[in-house]
Amino acid sequence: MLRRVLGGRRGGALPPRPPARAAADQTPPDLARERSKAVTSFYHQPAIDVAAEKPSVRLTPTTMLYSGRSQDGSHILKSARYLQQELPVRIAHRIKGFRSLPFIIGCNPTILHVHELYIRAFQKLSEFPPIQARGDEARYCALLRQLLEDHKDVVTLLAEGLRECRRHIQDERLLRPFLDKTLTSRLGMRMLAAHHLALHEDKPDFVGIICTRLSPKKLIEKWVDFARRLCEHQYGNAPRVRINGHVAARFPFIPLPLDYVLPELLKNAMRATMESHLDTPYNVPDIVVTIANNDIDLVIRISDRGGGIPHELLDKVTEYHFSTAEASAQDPRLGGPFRNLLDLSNSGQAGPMHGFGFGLPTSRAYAEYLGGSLCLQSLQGVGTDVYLRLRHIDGKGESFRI
Ligand code: W6P
Repeated sequence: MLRRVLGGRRGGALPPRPPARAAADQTPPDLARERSKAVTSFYHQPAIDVAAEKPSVRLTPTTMLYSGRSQDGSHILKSARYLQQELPVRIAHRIKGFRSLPFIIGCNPTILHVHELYIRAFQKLSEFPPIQARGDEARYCALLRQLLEDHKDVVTLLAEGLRECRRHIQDERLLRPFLDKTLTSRLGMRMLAAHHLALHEDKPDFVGIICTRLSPKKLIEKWVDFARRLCEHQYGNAPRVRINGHVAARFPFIPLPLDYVLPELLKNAMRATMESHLDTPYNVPDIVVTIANNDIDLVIRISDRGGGIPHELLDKVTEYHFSTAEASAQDPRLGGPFRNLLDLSNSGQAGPMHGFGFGLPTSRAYAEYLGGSLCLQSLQGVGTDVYLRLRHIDGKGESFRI
């Protein structure tokens, strides 16, 4: 299906949609009609321009924690009204980001599809009537659930879309800010939405998405099991993982970002280990995870003995899609085990054991958004240490905002 951009700066027909979307268009006629009705223009959207002028109001986790409980349930209505005010503003800012993309990228059908998802989300959230009674709030929750579901593949879609047109863009500095901002803003919105939905649940040790006594060791173990299963499936074996340091620590924390970052880092460490021991896959060195908890932050170090990252690639592994950049694909130095690490072109969270596509840069952007950092130290010839730092939500000093 071709769509016209009405009243846009960039008039003319849009490129055909990718096959995946074509299949999705084979929906009942009224649903299809509703869809094509929703987005009449990508560029003429006065309501979006107005919302994009408003500043975003970010919350500290402490605010989310202490406004998360009330006897009469009034906190739920308050939370819903905050979201109703806030989400359209954040989405409008992101739509501006899509509009400012280089023309050749903004026209990519997959990128346009994501742009359109954001416009639709803006419309659905904006046309929702003021939340007054319980019934309104329940309907608002249904909308939030639907949007979380509709947008669940956005990271993968952005990765795919950019892979399709990245060769047209030489300057990394143009895309990195867009991706960092789009992905961290998405994480923030998903955390806020998930928090609101979870306020309805009565899960022990949780207020919304905040765990009041998180054990980093338990969480790490959960993702170690997950990554080892993938690794065993792929390579027939997986390195063992030893956890040391503050293994008994428990404190208030939001596990959600770790649920993205930990599997990424563990998969990379396991993959490097297996690829550098292809001659002895039944006998591979352990991965060591060290937990350090202190007043300011939680530090997780993941040490593998997978041979390390060559000097000349160290800066590149945290670039979005550096593995698909033409120069590196032709780099003769990337022979041997490292070659395989770069080869797999899959990206986003979707692929099992994927290459350096989006996982590392996204993890680093998430850590920085949450007031932390992600640093790689390579012991060339031996292995890699990854340092993940995440600030405490109730720590000394400035907390971050979501
Ligand atoms: C490597 C490359 C890498 C990236 C991220 C995490 C761990 C590792 N190990 O060799």
